[in-house]
Amino acid sequence: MKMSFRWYGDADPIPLEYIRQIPGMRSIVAAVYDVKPGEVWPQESIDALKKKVEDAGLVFDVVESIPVHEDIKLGRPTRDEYIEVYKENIRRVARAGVKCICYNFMPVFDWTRTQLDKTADDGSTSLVMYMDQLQSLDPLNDGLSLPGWDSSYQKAELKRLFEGYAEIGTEGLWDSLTYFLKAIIPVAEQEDVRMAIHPDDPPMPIFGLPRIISNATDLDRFLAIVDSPANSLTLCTGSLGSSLGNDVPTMVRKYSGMNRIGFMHMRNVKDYEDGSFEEVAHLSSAGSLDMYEITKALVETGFDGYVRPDHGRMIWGETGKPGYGLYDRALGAAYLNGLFEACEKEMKK
Ligand code: DNO
Repeated sequence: MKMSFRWYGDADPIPLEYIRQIPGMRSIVAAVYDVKPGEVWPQESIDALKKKVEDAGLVFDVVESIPVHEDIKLGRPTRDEYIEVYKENIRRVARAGVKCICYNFMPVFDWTRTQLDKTADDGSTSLVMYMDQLQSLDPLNDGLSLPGWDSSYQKAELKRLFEGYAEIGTEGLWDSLTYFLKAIIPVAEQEDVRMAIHPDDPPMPIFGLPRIISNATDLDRFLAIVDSPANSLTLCTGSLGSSLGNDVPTMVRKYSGMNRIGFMHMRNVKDYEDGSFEEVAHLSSAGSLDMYEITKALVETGFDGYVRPDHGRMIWGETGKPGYGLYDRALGAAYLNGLFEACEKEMKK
């Protein structure tokens, strides 16, 4: 397992030097942030990022994300140009030593929450999604924006995108994903990079838009499209785990056993019967997921990919990007390192 930490570049209030001080920290997960989806990443920017990370004593070998242009997801005629750009970006980051690329295939919006600073009993704040709040949101009319979203869309463009997805539907989105994978996975193979798709967060259709990477049936179908280790998963325990129907430890054991997990996003959530959930501390006892069973499944299947402590709460007065503060993610890394050490030693007995 290679422990990693997401960093948002120079705009991130957390210095790389602090990240390096987290025990056992190895890799930085980052991206070139000042390019739009569908544009080529300047090699100088990639190399500068690599240098910065290496100067801080860390390794730059995971990219999150190279975003997929909506025209690719919609299967529009322009997709071929964007796919060429995507391939070029794979080659460029590979040249800089990147081994794993996280991306997603969620229409229009990345992860969705209804509140980013819900205060818990202990005074910490975290991201939550409450179904009753979700029902009252209308992204087409509310001017709604979340940190994971591309906020550059104008209302008319957003409307066109919604219409496009209504037209192609779920099967159309699968067709687009198939076309995309068949084009890019051979390049990833050549470049010795693992593409690692991030599941839908939350794992269900949102605002009437289709979502197709939400459960084991979807993941099986996804992996069968191109049966190669380069076509792998970012198994996000919190995303998949926010649906009570997903048995996360079993999924981890299965897909890691098949050597199809490139990247683990590890965090815990507290789930409610109506589909609502709250992000909580990483500890098993804090939420609905058994993080020990998840780690054990990884260790017992010989997982050697990347792990990052995903979203933390905001604690100790820290301010910053919701989900991406230093303190709670560092606590998460320490906890996960403990679980891995215990499971690894148990295995060797
Ligand atoms: C949320 C993240 C996601 C992820 C993308 C990958 O915090 O895990 O935004 O980076 O879905 O493309």
